[in-house]
Amino acid sequence: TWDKMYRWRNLPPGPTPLPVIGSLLHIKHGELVKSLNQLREKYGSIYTLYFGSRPVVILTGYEMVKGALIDQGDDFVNRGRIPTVDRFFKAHGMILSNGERWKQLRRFTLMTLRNFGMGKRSMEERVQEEAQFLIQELKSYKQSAVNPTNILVQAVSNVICSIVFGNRFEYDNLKFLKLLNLFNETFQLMGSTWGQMHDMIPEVMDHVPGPHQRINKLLDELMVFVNERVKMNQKSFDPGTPRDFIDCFMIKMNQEKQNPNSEFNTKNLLLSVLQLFFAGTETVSGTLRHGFLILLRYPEIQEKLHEEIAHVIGDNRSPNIEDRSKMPYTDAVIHEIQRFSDVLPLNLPHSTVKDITFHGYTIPKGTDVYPLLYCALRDPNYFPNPNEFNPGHFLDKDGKFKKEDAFIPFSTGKRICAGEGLAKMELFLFFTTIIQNFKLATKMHLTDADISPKMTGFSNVPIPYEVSFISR
Ligand code: HEM
Ligand code: OID
Repeated sequence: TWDKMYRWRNLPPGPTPLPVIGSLLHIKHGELVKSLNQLREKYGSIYTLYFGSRPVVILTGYEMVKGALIDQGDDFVNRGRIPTVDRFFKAHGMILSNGERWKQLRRFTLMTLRNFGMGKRSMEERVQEEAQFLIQELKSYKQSAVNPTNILVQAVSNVICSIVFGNRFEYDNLKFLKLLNLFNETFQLMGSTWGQMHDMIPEVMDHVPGPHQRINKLLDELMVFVNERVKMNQKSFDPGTPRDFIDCFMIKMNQEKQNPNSEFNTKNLLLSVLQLFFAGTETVSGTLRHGFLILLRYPEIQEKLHEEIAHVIGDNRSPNIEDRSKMPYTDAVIHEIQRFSDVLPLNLPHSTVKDITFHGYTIPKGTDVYPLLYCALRDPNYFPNPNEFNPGHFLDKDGKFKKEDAFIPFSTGKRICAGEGLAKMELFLFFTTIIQNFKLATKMHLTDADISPKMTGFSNVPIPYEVSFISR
């Protein structure tokens, strides 16, 4: 270990770690994100923490994140450790793989999501269709107050299901809803104190009983479903008419049968499907749910949104993606919702590809790096009053939409979210279609504290609430 100590001596500064638990005492119980922000005040915008015996470099603020993920992108491109799920995925599937495997899977996934060879229906049509199903479902509640979580999860999940599995599921399909609840539970457990502890000191938590041990069981259960679906595809597979992502993957497997370096095998198929299904569901539905809560807190913003929708789209047709460029206010509100709701505050961890020099520090190969999104999305150099919800953050003085470099909820650089395009399309079409059809109302008296994200750890979620969808 002296050799290790030597290698690590030029890491960025940080609190002195304790044996076994590392820097754990510097993380306030259940407030990982807040604690990381406080450490920044003490040690600067780049610092080192110890998760157990393993150093983790924390990057804060937009400039620092950009310096690593864009300017020195190749050095930081690898995925870091996520101990809560690493044991299950074993570096398979595009989110959690590296090197040649990641390159092959990422290129293929991006191509397939961009509609190359997956039938005639575009992503946009799939989202538009689901938005209309969602409107019918919301109408069936006849303006009574509902917790919108499950409905939104089902709508959003149906879009990725239609892409990955080739079909959607009815809202009253309880078996499917139960499956989706497993995702939700996984997401919550990963963000819980137990999940955070597991990610920080896996050497200890691997052996401690607790809710975090459930994550593997949940993933096993989800895998049963994915396995079934892949078998179904195999039975009715016709390489001439690919129906969905699974078919496209199987075509690729056939094409590359003779290639010994091909990463297109059943293991990567199953784990990629599980990851897409999960990734495509929790983040977008969480953003929508948080967005509606914010609109309930600010009825005047909701009214302005509706005015723009009524003016540009009217009420005789469904919104389409071309409308967005004519709707600066709506665009700004959706950007501000994403900035404010901050679904993945820590980003996903990255890792250094080799020994590198960054800002005068030496970071050894394989060191975990957290390019925090939270600190970029709330960087006061880019967003005055960053803790305030204000669509003006994305509007210029003439009311035109204004881009902000520090708006990076999907991260940035070579590992930027592979679902960014799809997510943005869903957010725009779901938000506009719902506001076109309904006025949102609640009996709750909402305060600023109620709408602020509950900054726990891996994931941010809004408080539970009920809303009535009043037909326009
Ligand atoms: C990766 C955010 C929706 C698929 C990521 C990362 C972030 C992120 C922060 C990590 C990037 C990095 O490592 O630097 C979000 C947000 C979403 C969203 C905020 C919605 C509001 C989606 C959707 C899909 C998706 C709908 C599914 C198609 C992925 C994949 C990766 C990823 C496959 C891994 C990329 C890689 O490792 O190369 N996302 N995401 N995401 N996301 Fe998303
Ligand atoms: O499949 C599961 O239930 C867990 C998979 C865990 C993999 C890492 C999750 C990152 C998902 C974050 N995300 C990125 N874009 C959308 C979601």
